[in-house]
Parts: sequence; C-alpha cells; structure tokens
Amino acid sequence: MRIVVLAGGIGGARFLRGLQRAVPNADITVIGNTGDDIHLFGLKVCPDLDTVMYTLGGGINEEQGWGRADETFHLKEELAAYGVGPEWFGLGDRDFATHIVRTQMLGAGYPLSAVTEALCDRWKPGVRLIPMSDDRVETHVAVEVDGERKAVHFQEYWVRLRASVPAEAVVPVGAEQAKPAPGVLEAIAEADVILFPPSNPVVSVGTILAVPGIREAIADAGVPVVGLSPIVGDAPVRGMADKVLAAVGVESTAAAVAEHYGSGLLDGWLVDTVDASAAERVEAAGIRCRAVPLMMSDLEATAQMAREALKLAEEVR
Ligand code: GDP
Ligand code: FO1
Ligand code: CA
Repeated sequence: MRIVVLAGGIGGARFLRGLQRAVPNADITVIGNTGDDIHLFGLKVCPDLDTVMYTLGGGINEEQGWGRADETFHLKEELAAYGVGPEWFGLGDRDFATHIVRTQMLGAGYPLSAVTEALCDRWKPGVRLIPMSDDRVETHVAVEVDGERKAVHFQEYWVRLRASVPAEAVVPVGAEQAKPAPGVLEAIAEADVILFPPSNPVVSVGTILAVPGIREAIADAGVPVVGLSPIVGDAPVRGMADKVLAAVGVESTAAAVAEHYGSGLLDGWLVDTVDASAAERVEAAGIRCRAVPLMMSDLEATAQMAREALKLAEEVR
C-alpha cells in the first residue's frame, strides 16, 4: 500500500511511528513542511524535517519532541560568550552537525530534497521524506508588539514570544512562487491513500497546501483523503495551534478544522471520543466522520489511530 502523509513536526512524526507499526510493509512518502525553516548563524535549520527524521530514525529527544537525545550546548554557550545570538533558539551540539552538513550541501548546489535524502541515509527513517519544496518558503506572523505592527519569523513568534501575542495574520512567504519538490506530485498521484496526521492545520499542513499544485494534486488524486484532528476537547493537545487558527478565523474545535480543510479536500475525519458530538457537524459538511481515541499516549495507541484512519479510508473509497 502506498501512503502519502503531509507532516509537520511532533504531531506528524509521532503519528508516523504509529503508522509504521500499523502497516509495517507500507510504502510511505512523507511530504514535510519547510515553512518553519530558519537561517541561524549562517546555517539552514529545518525543524519539521529534522523532527520527522530524528523521531523515525531513533535520534529524537523524546521528552521534548524536537532536537537530539543526549544533547549538549557547548557551541551555543561559546557563541553567546561572543555575544552572538539568538539565545532564545536552542541549537545543540549534535543538532548543529545536521545543519552544517545541510548548509554545506546546499552551498555545493544540491537541492534541499537531495540534501534531505542524504541526511536520511544516516537516519534510515523507513519512509521517503521529501520537503514540500526545494524553494525557500518561510512562515511569518503579523503581530502587534507595544503598539507597533510588525511581521516576525514563525520561530520568533512560536519560540521567543511563545505565541503570547495575538497573531493577526500568518503568511507563508515565498509559497506562491514555490514549486513542489521533485517526487511530491508523483507520490500524490500514485498514492492509494493520503493522510493528514494530527499536525498543525495552519502552519504545518496549511503551509504544505499553500505550495501551488499540491492541494490540487490531492483533490484530483481520486483516492481517499483522511485526516486526524489535532484538536481534542476544543484545545490543541500540545502547543499553541489555537493562536494560529484564530489568525485564519477558525475556531479551535475538531469540527471547525475539518470544515476549514473542507470536503473538496477531505473525505474522512477522525475526532477524539470526547468530541463525538462534533461528528454530526462534520458529516453535514460532506466529510465522513468517526470518533475514536486520538491521544498518542504510546506507540500502540498511536498505531490504533493509524488503523482507524485506514479503516475510514476504506469506508469512503
Ligand atoms: P509541530 O510542527 O512540532 O508543531 O508539529 P505538528 O504540526 O506535526 O503537530 C502539532 C499538533 O500536534 C498540535 O496542534 C497538537 O495539538 C497535535 N498533537 C500533539 N500530540 C497529539 C496527540 O496525542 N493527539 C492528537 N490528536 N494531536 C496531537
Ligand atoms: N522549540 C522550542 O520551543 N525552543 C527551542 O529552543 C527550539 C529549538 C529547536 C532547534 C532545532 C529544531 O529542529 C527545533 C527546535 N524547536 C525548538 C522546535 C521548533 O521550533 C518547531 O518548529 C516548533 O516547535 C513548531 O513546529
Ligand atoms: Ca512545525
């Protein structure tokens, strides 16, 4: 079975581990979000690609959900001693190596997709991980700080400001001009099923869908498209997705997120059992809906979510 998954960081990566357990022989292509990418200290950092790569490759810091296990921060401390920041972004020594290799390869002329493949040669995530685009896309967030309206990089909004100020707009800068990376449209066209994991609907899945051609390819693929809600009990399970949902005028409920994707894209939607009453509204929007446990508390619970998603895909096929 050929499965395509549109993934952000933690939510996408953890779901993928469950999917691999549920269907060990599946041919899985992951289209990764690169809107979170940031240039720091002259290096290109791709948080969501790395989170998927490290999580599936066994190198992730499990508690944190991002960055490397057994990490140290000597390099960051030395940079700080020179007064070189930003200090609010925690790049560890082991993680730095990934960004150095990536930046070196990009400098030598390799596209990000080829660089990602090379990095995955080491980590062997068991999926084909492709960035949504080889072109530079950077999510920026319009905020008002001390009465002044300005746009900040997504990482500055998320990590430095902790989404503590309202987001007035979320803009995937460069997306309109970006082309899907080689293999993205082909994987979608050849998929048997397309899954939206419980990733952030705005800054993860939404950014991938903002690359011209990807949304259309999914809608035209003619195979079931099934999503899992990252919103449980009217709040994100983790993180601050409610803040960016508000910026695009979507309430933080499982039903509203399904409507936001819409029946033009989604055939099926899984909500958590605590949101079972949302099913009626989702189905009224033309999307088949089931309520099942959606907490990725352990690998088996996550695998069961993947099985339910594939079951729903068969129902709508
Ligand atoms: P990020 O890039 O690291 O923010 O990760 P993603 O975009 O892939 O996923 C973030 C989303 O995952 C958040 O909005 C969370 O609500 C959601 N999430 C995290 N853990 C769980 C879980 O156990 N169950 C569900 N349903 N959603 C989760
Ligand atoms: N998230 C944080 O909350 N604080 C950090 O200092 C931080 C550093 C970091 C370094 C590398 C990396 O790949 C990810 C990192 N993240 C950090 C997570 C990252 O910012 C994610 O993009 C966001 O959490 C949302 O997706
Ligand atoms: Ca992300």
